[in-house]
Amino acid sequence: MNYQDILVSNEEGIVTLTLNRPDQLNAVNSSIMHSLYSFFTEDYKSIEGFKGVIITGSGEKAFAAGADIKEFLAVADDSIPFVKKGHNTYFAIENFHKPVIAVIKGYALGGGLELALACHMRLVNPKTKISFPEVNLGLIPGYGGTQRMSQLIGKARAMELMMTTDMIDANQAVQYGVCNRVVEDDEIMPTAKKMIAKIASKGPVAVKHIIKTINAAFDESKNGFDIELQAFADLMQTKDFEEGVKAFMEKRKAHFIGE
Ligand code: CO8
Repeated sequence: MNYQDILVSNEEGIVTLTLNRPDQLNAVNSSIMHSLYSFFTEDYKSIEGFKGVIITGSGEKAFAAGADIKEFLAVADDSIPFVKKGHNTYFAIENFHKPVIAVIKGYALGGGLELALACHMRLVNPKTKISFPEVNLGLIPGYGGTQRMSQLIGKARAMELMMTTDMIDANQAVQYGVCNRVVEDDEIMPTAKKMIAKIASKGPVAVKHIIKTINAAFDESKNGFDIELQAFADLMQTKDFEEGVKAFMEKRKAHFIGE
């Protein structure tokens, strides 16, 4: 994995992807998008003992201050494939079979906020500020933000945020339900790692189905109840289910093998 503008580290199967353009406030450019796409669709497969992913930004000022505005003019006449790549990348994150947590320090704006919204959970530091500034550029959030933010916080608040471009702070982001919790700077990465390690101790096939069934609740083309029913039936045929019940009976910790 040799990426441009993204740093990759692996600590006991917990992979941290750090957007690494601090002088440009980690604005999401084509090479970041391409690296994320490669990681979430293919490259993760080579990681041994893989538990989950943290996405964060380099430096103290920003998670990501948007998509890279400096690339916009060049794609204006053929924007659909460009934006579609962003959609496909963020879908790959949203539907990823292991937990993906965004660790946000500072600004998460526009396409950067949309990246965080595609993650399964979001931790923010006290300095976090989020907003959708796109209408200032005569645009709209184009990487799924109109949809995911409305699902998270409801129509009225999403309309207000996107039309006014008002910034909200960390506490308000949690109160609105955009983010899971506010964590102090020195605790935020350890907290994300602890969350992933905890999830990794549970049944991996069950965790995969949790992601799939919860996502189905936000997909109008799917019947989430049917998907839940089938997932439940499939899980009852797994070795992990057998082991989980056996471990309960024997009053010991379960050892799941992910089958
Ligand atoms: N794109 C490119 N460069 C950026 C971006 C960005 N989104 N944000 C900041 N930068 C750059 C600045 O240009 C500056 O670079 P340089 O030193 O080379 O001039 C550097 O980062 C530092 O920024 P500032 O000097 O502006 O830092 P300040 O602390 O003064 O201000 C702000 C911080 C308020 C965050 C300010 O940088 C800002 O307003 N940034 C733009 C925020 C924004 O509008 N984001 C939304 C972009 S649109 C979007 O994300 C659409 C998503 C859908 C994509 C569809 C694809 C076609």
